[in-house]
Amino acid sequence: MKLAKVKTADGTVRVAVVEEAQVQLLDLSGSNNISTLADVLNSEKPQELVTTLLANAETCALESVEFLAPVDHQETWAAGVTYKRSQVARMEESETGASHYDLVYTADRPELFFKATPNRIVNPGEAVRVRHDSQWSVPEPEFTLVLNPKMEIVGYTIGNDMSARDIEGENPLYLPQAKVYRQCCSIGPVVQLASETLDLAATKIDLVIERQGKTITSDSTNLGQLYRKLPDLAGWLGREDEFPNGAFLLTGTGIVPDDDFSLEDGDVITISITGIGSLKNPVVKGTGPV
Ligand code: DO4
Ligand code: MG
Repeated sequence: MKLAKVKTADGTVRVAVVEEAQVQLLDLSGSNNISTLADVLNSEKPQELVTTLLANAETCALESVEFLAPVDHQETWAAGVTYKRSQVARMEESETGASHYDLVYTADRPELFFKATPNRIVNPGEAVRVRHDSQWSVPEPEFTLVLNPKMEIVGYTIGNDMSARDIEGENPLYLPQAKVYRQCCSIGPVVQLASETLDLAATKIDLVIERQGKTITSDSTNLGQLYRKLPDLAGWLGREDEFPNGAFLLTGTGIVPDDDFSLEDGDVITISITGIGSLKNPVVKGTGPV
């Protein structure tokens, strides 16, 4: 079952179940303490709750709604160097930090970093940003966990961990500036409820980047290449911390474009993941300090 946060033609924000060509707008008015998508996801049994709510849902054509990022008040975090491809790329981009990336790939404790507050996350279709002070920036297409406050995996979605490779490569201590800035992350468009066991190797992640209507780079990986176990990543995030609203956790990138590639203003990024769908965002390049 796929859930989304959508804006209808009259401008109202609703929680919806997404089907093939239509969406079912849920009526949450009669549900105690349930008014947002996060409330649904953080409820005791999201699938059962939604199945009950579907009885009074309003059917609407898919094209008549606008998809918003499926985020309410949750923090968004990310894991790093969880695929061999990412370990190799980080070691190449950083003269001084290579051994850190080498060691963290196999260490018991994963690299986890804060990625975004809700205001830094753009909706599907909206522009993600390349910092004006970066000349080497890439998207990072990442399978993303939706976690409830108990750090249980309640769903999956698509995340783009926009990254300034030159800033991070200059000094690993610059990581927060390479990763966290306005429009640095896109999430969505839907949350696939985590009711069935995932076939990791069959869960493909595809990246396509278009420039002036033509594909300029594309690549694929699959979750079978992820070095870490998904529940372990969630467990490490919850260790000695609290997430009263739940959290989103991007699980790292297994796709890194060639070293001579950097995003440009107007590029269009599409990330697709088996069983979830596609997340598409244009790119805007900052022109100077704001
Ligand atoms: O260590 C830097 C960040 C790594 C990352 O974001 C990734 O591997 O996806
Ligand atoms: Mg990443």
